[in-house]
Amino acid sequence: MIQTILCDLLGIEYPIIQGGMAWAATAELAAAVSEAGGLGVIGAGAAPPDWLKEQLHKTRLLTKKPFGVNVMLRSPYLEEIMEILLAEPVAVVTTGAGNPGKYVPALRELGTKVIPLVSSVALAKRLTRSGVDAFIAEGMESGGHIGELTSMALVPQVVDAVDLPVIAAGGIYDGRGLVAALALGAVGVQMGTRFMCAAECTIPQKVKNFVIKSRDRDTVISGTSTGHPVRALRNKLTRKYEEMEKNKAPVAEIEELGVGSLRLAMVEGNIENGTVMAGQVSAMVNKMQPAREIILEIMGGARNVIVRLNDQVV
Ligand code: TUI
Repeated sequence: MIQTILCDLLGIEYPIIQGGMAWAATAELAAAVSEAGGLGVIGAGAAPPDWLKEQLHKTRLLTKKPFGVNVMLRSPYLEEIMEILLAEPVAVVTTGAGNPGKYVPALRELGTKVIPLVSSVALAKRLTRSGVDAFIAEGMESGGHIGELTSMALVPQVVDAVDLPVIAAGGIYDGRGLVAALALGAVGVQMGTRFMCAAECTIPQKVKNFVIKSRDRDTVISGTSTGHPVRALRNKLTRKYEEMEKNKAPVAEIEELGVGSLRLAMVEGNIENGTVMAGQVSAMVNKMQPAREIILEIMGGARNVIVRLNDQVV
């Protein structure tokens, strides 16, 4: 049994948080992960408020255990999304793609734990003053919107810079990754890509198969020139990005390519013209598994790693 302060903080059994992947982390997946003893998270992304309301109601029917919502701070519906989370509070709110500072007091007032994703030490330090509960330090191995540092470099730097619990994300797939994160000083992990091929994940089978057949160098970073780099599986759309960036196309034109493209992949199943956001561990995902099996496999694997490491201590 591996228990950390994250388990006590969130009221969960295992120190594993499921990534709040926009359009991919729906009620079914979040509820399955929470039921299995991790923390399931609904990804609000850029979805309209009614979508989130429906997902919240569905999740509450499927589990009585704690779950979270990831708020993408660049959502066009940000204010309405926050209003919903104040009217129908959830156990945990994780945030991405911005600074959640001004929303922290109202959420915490209701007992919601607020855990921002950070990709730099500077943002983590700034947010300590807003009264957040913990941080998720996300390395650039992750899928989606990323920073510049790898998890190996970022996690210990955030651990050293703040007095709050740090959860590691980016490049983590199994028990080896979990133990590595703990070794860096983290109290748990967040995994997104690993859960994309969970049986309960509602993304189209075509997208799951694309992840399953991907190899180590199949993710690429697009949009660096716009200031919003995104990691996704290489396809027709990322080649278009590459071409436009090489030709120094105007930022607005490059950004236009991305509009609606995540939904196109994750809901419509268009793996050529959509953005199939996935992390570098995509190559390790090679089959479909129920969320419970994923979590138990990670925990069993971590235990074996610790036993093996312990044998090496003389
Ligand atoms: O947020 C993510 N990953 C994401 S969000 C997303 S959906 C999206 N849609 C349209 C445009 C952009 C994204 C897909 N994947 N990860 C957490 C994360 N947050 N990584 C990096 C950051 C971040 C970046 C800049 C957080 C804060 C920040 O600046 C804050 C500030 O104001 O200083």
